Amino acid sequence: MRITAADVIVSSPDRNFVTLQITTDEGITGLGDGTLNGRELAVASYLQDHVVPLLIGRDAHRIEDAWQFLYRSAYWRRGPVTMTAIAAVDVALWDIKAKAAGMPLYQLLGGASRDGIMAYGHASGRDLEELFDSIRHHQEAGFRSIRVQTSVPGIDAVYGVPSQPGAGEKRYDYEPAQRTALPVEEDWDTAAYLRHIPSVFEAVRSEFGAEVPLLHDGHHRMTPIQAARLGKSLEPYDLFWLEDCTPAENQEALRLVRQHTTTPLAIGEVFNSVWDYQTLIREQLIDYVRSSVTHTGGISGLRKILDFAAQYQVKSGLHGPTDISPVGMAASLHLDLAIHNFGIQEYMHHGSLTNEVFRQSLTFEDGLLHPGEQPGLGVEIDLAAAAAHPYQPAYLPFNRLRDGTVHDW
Ligand code: EZ4
Ligand code: CO
Repeated sequence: MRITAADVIVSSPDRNFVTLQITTDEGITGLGDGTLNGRELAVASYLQDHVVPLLIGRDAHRIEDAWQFLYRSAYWRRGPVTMTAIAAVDVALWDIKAKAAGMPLYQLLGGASRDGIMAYGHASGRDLEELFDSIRHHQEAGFRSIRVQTSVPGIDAVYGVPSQPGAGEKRYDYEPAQRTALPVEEDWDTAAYLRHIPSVFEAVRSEFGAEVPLLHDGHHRMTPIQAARLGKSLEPYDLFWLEDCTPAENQEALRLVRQHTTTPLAIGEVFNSVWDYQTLIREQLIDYVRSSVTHTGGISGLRKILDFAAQYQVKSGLHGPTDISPVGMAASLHLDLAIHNFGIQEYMHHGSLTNEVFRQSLTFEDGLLHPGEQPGLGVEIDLAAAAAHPYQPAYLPFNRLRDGTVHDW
C-alpha cells in the first residue's frame, strides 16, 4: 500500500490545530495530530516543506521504518517541532494500518488491558467558593479524579484559573493560548503561592472527603528546594500527583525533591523523547510520565518511553489539554487502553466548533474514557468545516515577577 498524498490542514475552530492527512493508493486515509501550541506554523512548514516530499511513494505499512527514517535522516535530532512532525506521520500511518486491518487501533497495540480509561478533569476557582462549585460541576459531569488550581492572594492572573468564568461548556476551562497579536502577561510570586496552596487542599479535603483523587500542576515555577517544601506540606492531603514542580529540562532537580517528599511526582508535558526521561526513570525520581503522543514522535515514540518506564514501576499520565487535537487524544486513548502501566489520563472536553471539524468516536461514561470500536483511530475530519476556520495567530501567556523579571510560565 503506497502513500499517494499527504495534506497539511491548519484549522482554528475553537483554537489552532495542525492535522496531517495521508492518502494511499488503496483509498485508505489516515489522520495525525501535529499541533504544537503557540508554534503551530513551524510544524506545518516542517511537514509541508520537508516531510511530505519524503512520504510520497513510501509503503504505508512500514511505520517503524518511516519513524526511524524521519528521526535519523533529519540529522538534527529531537526537539518539539521535529518530534511533533514525526508524530503526525506516525499516528496517520497507525490509523491507516488499523483501518486496513478492520480493527480499532488498540487491538494492534496488544488489545485492551482494561475496560476503560480513568480520566481527570480541571477544577479551578478564584476563591474557595468558586473552586468548590467547579469541583462539584466536574463531579456531576462524571469526573472521579480532579485537578485543583486556584488563585493566590496578591496575584492577579495565574496559570490554570480563568479570570472570568464563562457560561456553558467553557465555564471552568482555562485555555491558556489566546488568539491575540501578543502573548498575555500573567503574574507570579512563589512565596505567596507556597503560603497559600496547603490551605486550599486542606479545605478541599474537608469538604470533599479523603477518597477523591486530587492532582495539582505547579507548572515549572519552583526551585528544587521550594518544590520539596511544597511536596512535604501537601503530604497530609494525599495528592494523586504534584505535576511539573520544577522546570522540566533539569532532570537532576527531581533528585532533591524526591529525597524530601512522598508526594507522587509527575513531569514531562514539554518533553519529546525517551532521552528527556533517562535519569528520571532509571533513578525512579518520578511516578508518572506526562507526555502526549503528539509531542513525542507519536505512538511509536511514546510507546518506547512507556515500555522503559514500566520496568521501573513508573506509570502513564498522558497530557490531554485541548491543544491536543481530537486526533491526538484518540491516539492517546488507544495507547492508554493497551499498555499495562496505565496511571490516569488528562481530559478536557473540546469545544463545539472543534467537534464539528473532527468527528470523534470516544465515549466518557462513569468517569471512564474509551476510544470506541471503529476501525483505526475513530476520528474523521470534515475538510469543509476545517476550511471554514482558518489559522489565527495565538500565543501562550508568559510570567513576570512583581519587579518585572520574566519567570518560568
Ligand atoms: O500549559 O497544554 O497540564 N496541563 C498543562 C497545560 C499546558 C498547555 C500548554 O500548551 O499544563 O495547560
Ligand atoms: Co501541566
